[in-house]
Amino acid sequence: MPPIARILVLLAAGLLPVAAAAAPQASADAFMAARVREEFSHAWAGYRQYAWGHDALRPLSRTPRDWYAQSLLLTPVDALDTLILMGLKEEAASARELIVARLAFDADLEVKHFEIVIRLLGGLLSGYELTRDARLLALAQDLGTRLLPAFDSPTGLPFVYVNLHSGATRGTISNPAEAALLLEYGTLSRLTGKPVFYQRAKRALVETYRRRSALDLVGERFDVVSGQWTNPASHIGARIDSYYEYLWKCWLLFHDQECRAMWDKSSAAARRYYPRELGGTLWYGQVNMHTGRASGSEYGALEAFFPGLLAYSGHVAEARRLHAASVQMWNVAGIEPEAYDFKARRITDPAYPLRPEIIESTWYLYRATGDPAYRALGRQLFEDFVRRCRTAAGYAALADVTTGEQADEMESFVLAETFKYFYLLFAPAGTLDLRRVVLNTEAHPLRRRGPLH
Ligand code: DMJ
Repeated sequence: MPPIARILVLLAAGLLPVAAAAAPQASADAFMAARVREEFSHAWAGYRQYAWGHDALRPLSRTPRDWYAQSLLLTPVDALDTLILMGLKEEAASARELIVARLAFDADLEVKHFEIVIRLLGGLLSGYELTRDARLLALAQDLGTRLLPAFDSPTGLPFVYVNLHSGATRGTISNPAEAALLLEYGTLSRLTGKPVFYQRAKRALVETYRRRSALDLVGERFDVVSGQWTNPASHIGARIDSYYEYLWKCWLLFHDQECRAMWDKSSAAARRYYPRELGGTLWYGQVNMHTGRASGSEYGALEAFFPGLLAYSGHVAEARRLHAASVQMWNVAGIEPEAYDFKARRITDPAYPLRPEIIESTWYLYRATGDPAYRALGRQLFEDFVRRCRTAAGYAALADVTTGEQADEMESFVLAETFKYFYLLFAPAGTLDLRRVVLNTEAHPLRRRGPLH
């Protein structure tokens, strides 16, 4: 038997002393980190070759894609801190030079406030904190100032769209996730010394919380002018997800006691009303925010972030169980669908847009428990991801996880989040120290510096 096979047999049988077992494990992890870095480089090279200077790459047609009439460099800004964390120095330097040379915000563009804050503002702020390049902070301040009119509604809840040149706003039906942007605006206040960013974003967060039901639950949509709920569905999925995330993380980043109190009440309600036990598996479903009664049994790729948040906030046993549901969903088709009805055991939305959330949770769970099973799971997820989504020019979303048909899309979050979480799972613990940073919802690390005031 070759020596490596012999080691594996002994390991599986638990017959190797721990120190001897640790060495091959460490090199297996280093191998995986290098493999993830190589695949990330492949996706970045595709962007460089076919979409340089644009928002994103279309990985099948090998053509660029822009969100608006003018590129806002979404992919390079979103990818910059991943390039730095992975030690890809030349690529990081060229991305940074592209950003400072070409990115300009005085443009007649009506942009999606939430997406631009989490991807661009978050990416510029983390890029600045990692490089100390003052040009990145100047861009962040200019962008934040142009986005601020979004909060000029009668309630302080942000409009959906804002024009970067005129400040004109549009879109009154919004949601809790899109009103929770305190990590980015608060960091901008900290770095510029201008409290207005923190104040406006904090007000929006508090105004959302203030509208919670008697059960301490929020709904899925509200009108930012009247302040009324327009959809009372309550859950951890799209349109509510990062509201929960930011309540916890704003406490960590700014030591804001009010955020801590809002998180304590809201997370207790979530853990009380969303859980649904089915055949020994713990799922989280949809309920009515006023009655707490079940109104749906869908779980999906976005929901898969919540086990990570539970683990991060100390609820490890529940996190482990809910994460097992995410893995069950992934295994139905060998990669996760966008939505799955756990009661009917049926995929209800078969797309896979290369989302990161299940990997994010695997990493938080690994950090919280040190259980090697999470790294083993990460290997399986990564191999499925590569096998199903890799293309000659990058990584492609799946139009349908059941047929394997690919779609001509590679969202910028693939480089900001999906690859970053895979990498962090296998990289040495010191690669990113959660005692020093908090990750925004797009996985941009923001420095923890204690209370703001
Ligand atoms: C990202 O842009 C963010 O993580 C957001 O909070 C939710 N969706 C995508 C990734 O799936």
